[in-house]
Amino acid sequence: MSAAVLVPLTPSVASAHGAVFNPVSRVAACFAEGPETPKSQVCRDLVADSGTQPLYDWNEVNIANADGQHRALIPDGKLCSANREKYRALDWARTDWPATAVKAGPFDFKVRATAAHSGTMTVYITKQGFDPTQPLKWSDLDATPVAAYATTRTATNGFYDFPGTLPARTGRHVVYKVWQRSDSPEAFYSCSDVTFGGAASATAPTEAELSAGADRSTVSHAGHGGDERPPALSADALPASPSPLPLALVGTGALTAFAAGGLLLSRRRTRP
Ligand SMILES: [Cu+2]
Repeated sequence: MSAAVLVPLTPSVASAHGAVFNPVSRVAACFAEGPETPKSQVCRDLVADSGTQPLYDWNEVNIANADGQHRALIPDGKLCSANREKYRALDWARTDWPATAVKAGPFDFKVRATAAHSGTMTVYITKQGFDPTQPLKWSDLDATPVAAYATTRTATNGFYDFPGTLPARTGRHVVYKVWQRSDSPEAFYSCSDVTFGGAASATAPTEAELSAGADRSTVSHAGHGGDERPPALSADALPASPSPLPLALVGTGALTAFAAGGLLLSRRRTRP
């Protein structure tokens, strides 16, 4: 078996998780427009920049070894991609991302989970005065979450529904979700664009659209392994050279970390 054969296999071990469907996340909104023929300019530009794969993999956007260290692992300006090169277009500071119309008060958050995990879903919103033409920074997020929800290993009809409360805002804002698993160090991230007082322009994918795109996905759409904390994530267990061949030998934990671009971060973080 050659390294050239192994490389394409790397993404296939990434596990599938889900995406925020209300308010619709950027990746989910562009997927819903159709990866091959997106309608909005921003989604067309995303495909021109990064191809269609980020959209078919709408349920990924993860860091395999996050372990709660979100702010250390994700620099300002890279929040929406979770610092993943694959998803870099999601970081674009543009005002034409498909948006969900919202208002202050109770809000019914919906996350479509293709795999359910125990953990905590924490949702933030940008502070009043946020400028959507500037890269999203951690300090743009209001410290008080608009929702927090303990997820379990089961999701009702593939959805986590949970209540939250949106504060008073005007204009465009970003809703940022962090889903930290408790049964593994893995975490998932997303940006959803919302407009207070503006017109809705985003729609969530339908189940038919999800099914139709599933065979183009490089991440699993079913329950998957990795529910246990992977043993190969410590720096000592990782090979010195991140070539695909030795990585394949140390198990899916290291492969997933490699796929997430988290290899170097993992080493740096575990150094005293
Ligand atoms: Cu998952």
